Amino acid sequence: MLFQSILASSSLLGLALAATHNVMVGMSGLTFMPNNTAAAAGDMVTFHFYPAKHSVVQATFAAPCEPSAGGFYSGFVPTSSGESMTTFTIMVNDTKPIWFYCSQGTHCQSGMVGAINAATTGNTVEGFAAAAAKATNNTTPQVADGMGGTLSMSNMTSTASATKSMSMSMTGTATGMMTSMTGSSAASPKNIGTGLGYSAAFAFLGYLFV
Ligand SMILES: [Cu+2]
Repeated sequence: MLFQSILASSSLLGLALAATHNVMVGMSGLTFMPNNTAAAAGDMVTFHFYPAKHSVVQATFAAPCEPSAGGFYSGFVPTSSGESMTTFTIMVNDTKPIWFYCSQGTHCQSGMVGAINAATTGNTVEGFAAAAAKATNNTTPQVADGMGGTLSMSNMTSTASATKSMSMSMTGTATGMMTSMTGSSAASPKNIGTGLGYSAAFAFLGYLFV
């Protein structure tokens, strides 16, 4: 219980400092909007789903409509009109490009692909879309819905899903914090000290609230 409280407090800190970017899935035809998002390590990206039924699957640049090993997957999120209350959020662990697509029908080949931190030259999101258009298959991964991220149902209370999403986001945050600390250590030793100080302070708060 004590350990969980410390983790929960630390993860609140992570969320408070990180920016959240929104990506609209199928809001305007078979697209992700924006189709490329600039995000910092530790930032969150939340996908919002529109009709009729789409998914977000992580891919590699080399294989646009195929799931990447260990990549994230939202599951299919159906909605008959307007935005679904279900969102899917992933944490960005570093600034390497992240590629994704929709695995519904031939949406991937039709241009329903996107990226986080894609370059503006070389491996661009346009290049990714061009490669996707030529893909023979569009593959839905055989993994659990919400893999590699957090599915949330806004305005809904569900003990089961709340517990599930808490454990998932703690795992994600822990990895992200490790990554961002490693990143800061090279650039600025001062930041790492501050970061550790905050973590320690919040861990202590976690202790107080047990
Ligand atoms: Cu789609």
